[in-house]
Amino acid sequence: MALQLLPSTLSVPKKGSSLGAAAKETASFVGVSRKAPLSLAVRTRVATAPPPVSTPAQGATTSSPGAKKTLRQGVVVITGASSGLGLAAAKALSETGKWHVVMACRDFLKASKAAKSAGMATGSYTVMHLDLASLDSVRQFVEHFRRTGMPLDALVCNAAIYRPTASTPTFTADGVEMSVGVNHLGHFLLARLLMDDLKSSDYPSRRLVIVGSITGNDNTLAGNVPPKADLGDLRGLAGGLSGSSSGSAMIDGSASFDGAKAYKDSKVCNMLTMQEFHRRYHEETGITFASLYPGCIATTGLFREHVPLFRALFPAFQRFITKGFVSEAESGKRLAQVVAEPSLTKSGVYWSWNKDSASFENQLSKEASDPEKARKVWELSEKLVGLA
Ligand code: LMG
Ligand code: NDP
Ligand code: PMR
Repeated sequence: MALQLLPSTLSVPKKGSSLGAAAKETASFVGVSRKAPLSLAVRTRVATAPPPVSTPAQGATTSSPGAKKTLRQGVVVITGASSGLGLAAAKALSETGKWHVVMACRDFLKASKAAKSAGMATGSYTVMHLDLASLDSVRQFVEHFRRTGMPLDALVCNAAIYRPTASTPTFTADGVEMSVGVNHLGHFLLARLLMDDLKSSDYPSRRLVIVGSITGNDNTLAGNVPPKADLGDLRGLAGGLSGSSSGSAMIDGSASFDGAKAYKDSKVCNMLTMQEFHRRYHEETGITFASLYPGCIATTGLFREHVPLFRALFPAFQRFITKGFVSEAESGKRLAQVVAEPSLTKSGVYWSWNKDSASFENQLSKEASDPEKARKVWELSEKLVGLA
């Protein structure tokens, strides 16, 4: 399959450049096949840059004599931006004009069509190929992103799969159980590799957001719906989630596979990883690390593999009975806040929203906030993705 990168127009922010100062901007167009060396197939064209965004100036700004200081457009990478929460957040951020969104998606065509039908303005986004079910693809994405010359100001680890009815595991290209492989390990490698890029950004508030969920938190009613998340002593993760005769496909090492539990376990890993990033990097880098529960977006593609009756009833159940329902558009605004809202710079926080859609710092469950478990998940994950 061809790896592709396609700016929706040719105007994207360049690393170290200031859109405020530049009337014209250069952008890269990279189209490479998996086998082609990366040095091939880079073409450069010139296009008119979007106007600078006027915001209170604090770094990453330019000023011309007599003019107000301007903040350059931020660049945010969002994984899984081809549908649901990721698409809605991409749209919300691009609509502000303050953000250029890199949509990191496994299905290039689907993502391009989704952006267009969501009404995202040409020039406000770039679609790039990323398949989190392959660590090679993650590494290639990072190389391709760097080749665009864009800075990285925010990264959102949003993509996920949920296999609620699966009783046998499927595996990533690297032979790891798919739910944890995509939702956690692919993102873990991506975020670790892109830390250097976030560190070198001059944007005033750089952020790494990892989407979590209520269903991984057993301090809530939703988190107590069986099967419950439970990472146990991590023996399955330590064994590589290979599901072979000698190893389990479940993090806790259990012999039988449960797709719903694997998803919830992966969300616990997401929330633990955010906190471990915070402990290891916040003080040194000033980067904000955050997670969130965006609300129950019962209409998204996440439930595509659930039984039809569930898909038919679940939105009404959430809307009228639990009242936890949130529209895709509303959830997108919530995620966009965590990326961009000047007031949400606190690091290490798991954000949630109340009924009036006001954000608050939520409490994670005992397991999802266990620092020792977070450290172990981090160290085992490093081994599995080839960083240790
Ligand atoms: C399991 O599916 C999978 O089998 C398992 O593999 C695993 O994946 C697991 O956690 C994941 O899920 C279970 C799932 C599928 O069933 C449910 O748990 C049902 C949840 C949603 C069903 C909602 C039913 C209620 C519908 C009401 C909607 C009307 C709203 C209008 C009301 C207006 C009022 C003003 O199973 C199914 O899909 C079959 C669903 C059959 C439904 C049977 C009813 C179940 C009882 C639901 C209890 C709800 C309790 C809440 C409290 C209610 C208070 C009134
Ligand atoms: P969707 O299924 O609509 O979106 C998931 C996205 O992830 C899609 O773009 C999908 O791509 C992408 N994706 C799946 N596998 C891969 C892969 N291997 N590589 C790259 N991208 C991949 O679900 P949601 O929008 O609901 O989910 C988004 C996030 O929100 C998830 O992290 C989920 O856990 C979280 N969440 C969702 C809730 C909800 O109620 N829906 C509640 C709480 C949290 P494609 O379009 O190609 O399938
Ligand atoms: Mg849940 C306040 C109650 C509440 C909330 C906010 C959610 C969110 N759910 C709640 C309650 C219940 N759910 C109850 C009482 C039941 C039993 C009938 C129930 C069932 C249920 C199922 C079967 N709920 C589910 C499922 C799923 O398959 C979804 C899931 O676990 O996906 C992993 C799900 C969800 N409920 C939620 C949310 C946000 C989800 C899905 C999204 C996610 O965690 O990513």
